[in-house]
Amino acid sequence: MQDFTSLIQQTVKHAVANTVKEMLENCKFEGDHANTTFAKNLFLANKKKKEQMYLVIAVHDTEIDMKALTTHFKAGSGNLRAGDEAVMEQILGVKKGAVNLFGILNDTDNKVKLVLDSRIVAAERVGFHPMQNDATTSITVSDLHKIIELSGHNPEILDFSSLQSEAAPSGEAKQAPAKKAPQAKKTEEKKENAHQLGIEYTKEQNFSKWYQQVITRSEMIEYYEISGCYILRPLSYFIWESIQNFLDPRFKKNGVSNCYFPMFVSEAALSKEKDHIAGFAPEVAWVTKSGKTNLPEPIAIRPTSETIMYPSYAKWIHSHRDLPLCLNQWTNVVRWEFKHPTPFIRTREFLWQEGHTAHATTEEADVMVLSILDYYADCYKELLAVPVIKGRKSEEEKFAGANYTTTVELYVPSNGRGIQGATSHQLGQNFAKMFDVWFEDKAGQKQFAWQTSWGFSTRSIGAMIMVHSDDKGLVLPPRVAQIQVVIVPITYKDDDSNTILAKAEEVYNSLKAAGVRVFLDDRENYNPGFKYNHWELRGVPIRLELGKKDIEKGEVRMVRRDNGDKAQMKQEDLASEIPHMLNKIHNDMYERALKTRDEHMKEASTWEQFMEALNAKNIVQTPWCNVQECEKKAKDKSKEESLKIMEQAGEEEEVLTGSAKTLCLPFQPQTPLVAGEKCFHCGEEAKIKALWGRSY
Ligand code: 87F
Repeated sequence: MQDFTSLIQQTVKHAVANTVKEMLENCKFEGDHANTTFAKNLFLANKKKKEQMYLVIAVHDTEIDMKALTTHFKAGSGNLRAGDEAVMEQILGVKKGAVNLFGILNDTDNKVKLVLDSRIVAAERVGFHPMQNDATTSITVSDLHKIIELSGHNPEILDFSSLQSEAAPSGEAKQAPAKKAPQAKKTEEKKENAHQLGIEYTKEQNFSKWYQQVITRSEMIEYYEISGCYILRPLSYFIWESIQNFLDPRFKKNGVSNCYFPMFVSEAALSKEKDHIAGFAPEVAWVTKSGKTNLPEPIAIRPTSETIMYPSYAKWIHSHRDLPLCLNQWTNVVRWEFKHPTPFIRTREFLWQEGHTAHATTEEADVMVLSILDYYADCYKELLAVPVIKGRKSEEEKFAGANYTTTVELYVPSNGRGIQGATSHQLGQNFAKMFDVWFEDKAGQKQFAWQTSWGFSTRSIGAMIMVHSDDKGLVLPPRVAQIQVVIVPITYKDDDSNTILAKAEEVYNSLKAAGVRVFLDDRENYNPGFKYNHWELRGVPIRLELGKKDIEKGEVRMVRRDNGDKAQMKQEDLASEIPHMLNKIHNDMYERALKTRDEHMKEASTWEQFMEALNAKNIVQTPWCNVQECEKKAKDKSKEESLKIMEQAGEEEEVLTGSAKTLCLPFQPQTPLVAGEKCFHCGEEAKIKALWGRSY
């Protein structure tokens, strides 16, 4: 038996706990250890190939779908199930009811594969039984990694929530016909079923599962084997291209040129600006090997490019005539986050543009920061039909390397959370001093340059989906829809289908000529109802139905995806009317989202009003003292109070989890600050109006 006692931090003795439930009831940690996350530990084995064994360490309330896990590990022939107790005792040295992480130290022959829940890795501390189940030990996640390293195991980190959709067969099986069919037909039926899969969860009742199904079943996202990384399929990549086509010309008009810097950065360059990087260091991913050979120095993959670009800025800038230097790049970046990943919203690799400019004066830099923020706000409004609130970040929430950070913030009604949409920073001379970016001014004096940096990422696509989509699937704003109009000819056996199809093609050609992105769904093997569902799931803004009666009257039936409205339209008017209708849909979507957002932006002047509004899924504007310490305390207090309510309300109230923070100090508050108003939290004199919320 190995000695691991030196790593133990706080151990609580308690009544024997044979289940996780009993562990939660019997064990209470105190002080620093109060935030311990309790783990459930499962020893599993393949029913047929018994030598395939797994130790799964998951957060106590993580749902583990054994079928999906079986598929994930390609256990195939035999399902995974609880492993043999005698074998477990022999290999891990633990008895039933006391399975725990420490047992892995006894598996010196590496017979057991270690599987870690990604939520465990994201926790601060984790509680395990120290080999016997009348006690629980709390260790930090960093010690958890040390123990695993000591054991010589290479754990697989798994996002159990995404496992279900990775294991699509189980979902399909539910819908598959019970009757047995001949082999060839069976394959065809399975395909058909895969298409028919609609959204099984409602946005209101299970937001995260709803989101997951919307993005996968609409074919926006495919899950990938590496946790936190996702495949952007053409439907979502088209939106990214639309964003590029919107922002890029605006940047250029404002004097910004595109360029490309390498994605690798040396440790020396990365850590040159220590203050700003310190907090982010755990998220930096490193390349350490080529083939089997260690590199002489590990090389980091860019999480952002300040440290990559600014050494060149120092080389290129000498005189005031070299300024402003305004560069942008469209790239991927990697941030190895351990918080629960959410496609588009929090991913380990994402796409963005990052702009970096250098100016001769702080005023010029201010102007740049704000004009970029306007482009970001316009992009949300004009392209994604999402309303945003422009503002400045508080000291606590700003980018540490910046003098100030401006932001566009948006609101997700279903869970009441705020999302940071994009940021634009005034960096002052902070980076210039670190990287020696200086110039001679007109008077021949050495001056450090004034810099800005700003970024807009694929997170915006997730935000847009969360705001607009519904229980039938995606709802795409017309300007980012790859297909804006789908034509569905309605042909029945006794109809003259050739006439209908010919008309449909005519309509198709006239819309195409009018610049509309139109698709004619003339597939013969699907009925109209199937096609309606198919295109609704994929968010196509307008459906045109074309049947015998419509043709006789020279009309088509138009159905809007955003609100379900139906209308008859004259065929000859389509080419001129549809572009207007697409604009109308865009505006209606924006106005609806704005109305909902405004209804959920409350004002509070006391802590009680604040918490009440917050817990009713609102974002809240308050008079605030603008002191960093006050924000920190308010954050902690809101977290504590949320936990209490959670305990009373039961687990399913996921909406209430988490602390509140300032989203921004809005440039245009709902109502201006009145002289003499007090801070809603600490009672000191209020200096500003702040917008608070739980956020992503
Ligand atoms: C993660 C790891 C390392 C954010 C990080 O907002 C460094 C960082 O510097 C880091 N996550 N940041 C801040 C990025 C600031 C800034 N960079 C240019 C932007 C927009 C684009």
